[in-house]
Amino acid sequence: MMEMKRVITYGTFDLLHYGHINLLKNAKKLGDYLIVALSTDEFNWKEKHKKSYFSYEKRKSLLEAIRYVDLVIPETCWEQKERDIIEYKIDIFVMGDDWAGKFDYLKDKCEVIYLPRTPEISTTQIKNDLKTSG
Ligand code: C2G
Repeated sequence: MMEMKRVITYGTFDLLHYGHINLLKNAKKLGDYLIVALSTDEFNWKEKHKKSYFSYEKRKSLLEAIRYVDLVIPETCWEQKERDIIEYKIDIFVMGDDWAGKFDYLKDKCEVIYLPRTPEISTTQIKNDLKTSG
């Protein structure tokens, strides 16, 4: 019986949009089981200096409703990736290519794949458009 390929990806996924869905869909295609490590509100604020519109709990429930997502765990710090890869027996680490190269240090633990971002859509873009459209 073929071993299940386990994939993990990380992010804030605030104001969930089709760019996020494309990423999750393509990440799932790489294996059989997709874990999303979701940035907590505190991690967002302290480490990414961004305040998510939706709380962690709301962002988590949105992700859990996506057919490609099998498990959502909290992302509380930058350094947890190596532990997560071991603890969850990860085969493939995936991020959008805005992060290209940034996580190559994980290559000794699992495959590292950067997927193309979906152009023209971002949470910042949505917020700006809403501001100008009034
Ligand atoms: N993404 C995408 N296309 C977009 C927007 C986002 O493919 N138009 C991808 C990003 O490349 C990322 C994922 O969707 O892989 C989640 O995006 P964010 O929530 O912006 O993630 P980020 O804040 O970059 O957090 O430790 C890693 C960080 O938690 C990554």
